[in-house]
Amino acid sequence: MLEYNVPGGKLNRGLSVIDSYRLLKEGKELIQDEIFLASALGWCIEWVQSYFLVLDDIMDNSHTRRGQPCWFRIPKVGLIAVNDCVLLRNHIDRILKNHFRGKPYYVDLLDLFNEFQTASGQTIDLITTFEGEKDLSKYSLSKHRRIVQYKTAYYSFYLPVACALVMAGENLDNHIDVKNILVDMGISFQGQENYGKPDPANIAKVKALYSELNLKGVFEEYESTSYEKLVTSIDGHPSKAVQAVLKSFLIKIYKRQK
Ligand code: DMA
Ligand code: MG
Ligand code: MG
Ligand code: MG
Repeated sequence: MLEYNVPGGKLNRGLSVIDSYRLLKEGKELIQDEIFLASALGWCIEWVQSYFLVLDDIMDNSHTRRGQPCWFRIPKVGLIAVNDCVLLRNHIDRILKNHFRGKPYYVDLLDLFNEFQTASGQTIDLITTFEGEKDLSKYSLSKHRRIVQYKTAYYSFYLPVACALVMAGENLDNHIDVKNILVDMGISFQGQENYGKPDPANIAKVKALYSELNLKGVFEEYESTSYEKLVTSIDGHPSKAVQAVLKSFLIKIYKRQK
């Protein structure tokens, strides 16, 4: 269960604990123990992620995750996956206890991992966009921001840096600005969409949006209005010869296929 669900992602969140810690140490060589502890915290975040994703896939009725069937789709697993999530969540406290119990910042770490921001974000998400319900009127821009702020920004952006800060002996109360910046970063990161990505699936989604917005119709409308405007200006020119030159250009560009 652990092998299937924990390591298969990009590990960006986990690795950024070590990267952030290294930066906080301003180039000082890290000792083996520091690398180990930062890695342990990195893995805790990966555990958090897998815990939320296994549950999310059940609630979203999803089919695949990270290129393989969702854990609960495995016939022998099914809704036993719910109990696996309890195990995944308990592991985090075990890792923290095993490696950080004696540290002065142990309680701070427990607090960070016990924050219920992500679960709150999932709640707003799930009750706003109920599957199969086509009514998206509740899904305003401000609601969208609130959903991604809670469900993703906290654990993906703030949590890794907060872990590194705590390990470096910092008091998080003095770093509210860091939290705000990272949460804002998390919100805009969620705003990235399919646009500009070469994968045929991304392209198909962008094209579907174009067709939904009738961009072709909007363009045709623009093309014919601008054509008429140009014809009017050309007709206003005193020289018939110049008019002919201009019109020969217009014909070349208007409704060109290439
Ligand atoms: C995933 O959210 C869950 C969390 C807690 C980030 P999602 O259902 O919007 O995304 P995905 O497409 O990965 O299932
Ligand atoms: Mg999902
Ligand atoms: Mg979801
Ligand atoms: Mg996703």
